[in-house]
Amino acid sequence: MGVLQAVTLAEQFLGIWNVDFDVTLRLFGALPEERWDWRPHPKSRTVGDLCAHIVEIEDWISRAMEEEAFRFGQHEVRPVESRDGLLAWAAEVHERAVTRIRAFDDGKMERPVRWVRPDGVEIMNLPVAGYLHTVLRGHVIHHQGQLSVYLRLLDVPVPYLRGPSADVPFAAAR
Ligand code: NI
Repeated sequence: MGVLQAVTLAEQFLGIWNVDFDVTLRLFGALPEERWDWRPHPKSRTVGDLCAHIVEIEDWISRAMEEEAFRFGQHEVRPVESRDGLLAWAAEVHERAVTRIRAFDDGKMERPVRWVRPDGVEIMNLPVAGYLHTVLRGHVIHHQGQLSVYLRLLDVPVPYLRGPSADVPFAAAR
Protein backbone atom coordinates (compact mmCIF):
# COMPACT_ATOMS: atom_id res chain seq x y z
CA MET A 1 0.00 0.00 0.00
CA GLY A 2 1.23 3.50 -0.75
CA VAL A 3 0.62 6.65 1.20
CA LEU A 4 -2.90 7.03 -0.17
CA GLN A 5 -5.61 6.32 2.35
CA ALA A 6 -7.72 3.39 1.15
CA VAL A 7 -11.45 4.00 1.10
CA THR A 8 -13.15 1.44 3.29
CA LEU A 9 -15.96 -0.76 2.04
CA ALA A 10 -18.22 1.01 4.56
CA GLU A 11 -17.41 4.43 3.10
CA GLN A 12 -18.00 3.14 -0.43
CA PHE A 13 -21.37 1.81 0.62
CA LEU A 14 -22.31 5.02 2.42
CA GLY A 15 -21.62 7.06 -0.73
CA ILE A 16 -24.34 5.03 -2.46
CA TRP A 17 -26.60 4.80 0.57
CA ASN A 18 -26.74 8.58 1.03
CA VAL A 19 -28.04 8.89 -2.54
CA ASP A 20 -30.73 6.31 -1.72
CA PHE A 21 -31.69 8.26 1.38
CA ASP A 22 -32.05 11.39 -0.73
CA VAL A 23 -34.51 9.48 -2.96
CA THR A 24 -36.51 8.51 0.13
CA LEU A 25 -36.67 12.15 1.25
CA ARG A 26 -37.90 13.29 -2.17
CA LEU A 27 -40.64 10.64 -2.07
CA PHE A 28 -41.70 11.64 1.45
CA GLY A 29 -41.74 15.31 0.41
CA ALA A 30 -44.03 14.59 -2.55
CA LEU A 31 -46.68 12.60 -0.66
CA PRO A 32 -49.93 14.39 0.13
CA GLU A 33 -50.32 14.40 3.91
CA GLU A 34 -54.12 14.35 3.70
CA ARG A 35 -53.90 10.92 2.02
CA TRP A 36 -51.83 9.37 4.83
CA ASP A 37 -54.42 6.60 5.36
CA TRP A 38 -54.93 5.81 1.66
CA ARG A 39 -53.96 2.38 0.32
CA PRO A 40 -54.20 1.14 -3.28
CA HIS A 41 -55.58 -2.28 -2.30
CA PRO A 42 -56.98 -3.84 0.91
CA LYS A 43 -53.83 -5.99 1.14
CA SER A 44 -51.47 -3.03 0.66
CA ARG A 45 -49.96 -0.82 3.37
CA THR A 46 -51.32 2.69 3.83
CA VAL A 47 -49.17 5.62 2.71
CA GLY A 48 -48.19 6.32 6.34
CA ASP A 49 -47.41 2.68 7.12
CA LEU A 50 -45.30 2.25 3.99
CA CYS A 51 -43.29 5.38 4.84
CA ALA A 52 -42.78 4.16 8.41
CA HIS A 53 -41.64 0.78 7.11
CA ILE A 54 -38.99 2.38 4.90
CA VAL A 55 -37.59 4.20 7.94
CA GLU A 56 -37.71 1.25 10.32
CA ILE A 57 -35.88 -0.99 7.80
CA GLU A 58 -32.81 1.25 8.07
CA ASP A 59 -32.93 1.10 11.85
CA TRP A 60 -33.59 -2.62 12.19
CA ILE A 61 -31.15 -3.74 9.51
CA SER A 62 -28.29 -1.61 10.78
CA ARG A 63 -28.94 -2.81 14.34
CA ALA A 64 -28.92 -6.44 13.23
CA MET A 65 -25.56 -5.82 11.56
CA GLU A 66 -24.12 -4.94 14.97
CA GLU A 67 -25.85 -7.82 16.73
CA GLU A 68 -24.89 -10.28 13.95
CA ALA A 69 -28.47 -11.51 13.73
CA PHE A 70 -31.93 -10.31 12.78
CA ARG A 71 -34.66 -11.96 14.82
CA PHE A 72 -38.16 -11.64 13.41
CA GLY A 73 -40.86 -10.46 15.75
CA GLN A 74 -38.52 -8.59 18.09
CA HIS A 75 -38.90 -5.13 16.59
CA GLU A 76 -41.46 -2.59 17.66
CA VAL A 77 -43.52 -0.93 14.94
CA ARG A 78 -43.88 2.84 15.22
CA PRO A 79 -46.87 4.60 13.65
CA VAL A 80 -46.24 7.97 11.99
CA GLU A 81 -48.89 10.67 12.11
CA SER A 82 -47.41 13.52 10.05
CA ARG A 83 -44.80 14.34 7.44
CA ASP A 84 -42.82 16.47 9.90
CA GLY A 85 -42.74 13.59 12.38
CA LEU A 86 -41.71 11.21 9.62
CA LEU A 87 -38.89 13.44 8.37
CA ALA A 88 -37.51 14.01 11.87
CA TRP A 89 -37.56 10.28 12.62
CA ALA A 90 -35.99 9.43 9.23
CA ALA A 91 -33.13 11.89 9.84
CA GLU A 92 -32.51 10.48 13.33
CA VAL A 93 -32.51 6.87 12.08
CA HIS A 94 -30.27 7.66 9.09
CA GLU A 95 -27.69 9.38 11.28
CA ARG A 96 -27.65 6.43 13.67
CA ALA A 97 -27.35 3.91 10.81
CA VAL A 98 -24.49 5.84 9.17
CA THR A 99 -22.63 5.82 12.50
CA ARG A 100 -23.18 2.07 12.85
CA ILE A 101 -22.01 1.33 9.29
CA ARG A 102 -19.00 3.64 9.49
CA ALA A 103 -17.78 1.71 12.55
CA PHE A 104 -17.27 -1.40 10.40
CA ASP A 105 -13.75 -1.70 9.02
CA ASP A 106 -13.13 -4.02 6.06
CA GLY A 107 -12.42 -6.97 8.36
CA LYS A 108 -15.72 -6.58 10.19
CA MET A 109 -17.48 -6.40 6.82
CA GLU A 110 -16.80 -10.13 6.48
CA ARG A 111 -18.68 -10.96 9.68
CA PRO A 112 -21.86 -12.94 9.11
CA VAL A 113 -25.36 -11.69 9.81
CA ARG A 114 -27.95 -14.40 10.41
CA TRP A 115 -31.70 -14.10 9.84
CA VAL A 116 -33.61 -16.16 12.35
CA ARG A 117 -37.33 -16.94 12.32
CA PRO A 118 -39.33 -16.79 15.58
CA ASP A 119 -39.13 -20.61 15.72
CA GLY A 120 -35.33 -20.40 15.69
CA VAL A 121 -34.80 -21.57 12.12
CA GLU A 122 -32.04 -19.69 10.31
CA ILE A 123 -33.22 -18.58 6.87
CA MET A 124 -30.27 -16.49 5.73
CA ASN A 125 -26.62 -16.01 6.54
CA LEU A 126 -24.66 -13.34 4.69
CA PRO A 127 -21.46 -11.39 5.31
CA VAL A 128 -22.15 -7.76 6.26
CA ALA A 129 -20.88 -6.35 2.94
CA GLY A 130 -23.40 -8.39 0.92
CA TYR A 131 -26.09 -8.01 3.54
CA LEU A 132 -25.99 -4.20 3.29
CA HIS A 133 -26.42 -4.26 -0.48
CA THR A 134 -29.16 -6.87 -0.65
CA VAL A 135 -31.06 -6.81 2.62
CA LEU A 136 -30.85 -3.10 3.40
CA ARG A 137 -30.49 -1.40 0.02
CA GLY A 138 -32.51 -3.87 -2.06
CA HIS A 139 -35.33 -3.87 0.46
CA VAL A 140 -35.56 -0.07 0.66
CA ILE A 141 -35.43 0.34 -3.14
CA HIS A 142 -38.28 -2.17 -3.44
CA HIS A 143 -40.50 -0.05 -1.20
CA GLN A 144 -39.38 3.22 -2.82
CA GLY A 145 -40.70 1.80 -6.09
CA GLN A 146 -44.03 1.03 -4.45
CA LEU A 147 -44.27 4.56 -3.08
CA SER A 148 -43.59 6.09 -6.48
CA VAL A 149 -46.55 4.11 -7.86
CA TYR A 150 -48.68 5.33 -4.94
CA LEU A 151 -47.86 8.90 -6.06
CA ARG A 152 -49.00 8.22 -9.60
CA LEU A 153 -52.21 6.57 -8.39
CA LEU A 154 -52.88 9.53 -6.09
CA ASP A 155 -52.46 11.76 -9.14
CA VAL A 156 -49.73 13.89 -7.61
CA PRO A 157 -46.52 14.76 -9.50
CA VAL A 158 -43.80 12.12 -9.36
CA PRO A 159 -40.45 13.78 -8.58
CA TYR A 160 -37.09 13.04 -10.17
CA LEU A 161 -35.94 9.92 -8.30
CA ARG A 162 -33.31 7.84 -10.12
CA GLY A 163 -34.06 9.44 -13.44
CA PRO A 164 -36.70 11.66 -15.02
CA SER A 165 -40.41 11.06 -14.47
CA ALA A 166 -43.39 11.94 -16.66
CA ASP A 167 -43.68 15.09 -14.52
CA VAL A 168 -39.99 16.01 -14.32
CA PRO A 169 -38.11 15.58 -17.62
CA PHE A 170 -34.32 15.56 -17.68
CA ALA A 171 -34.14 19.23 -18.59
CA ALA A 172 -36.02 20.24 -15.43
CA ALA A 173 -34.44 17.68 -13.09
CA ARG A 174 -33.12 18.90 -9.73
NI1 NI B 1 -40.62 -4.73 3.56
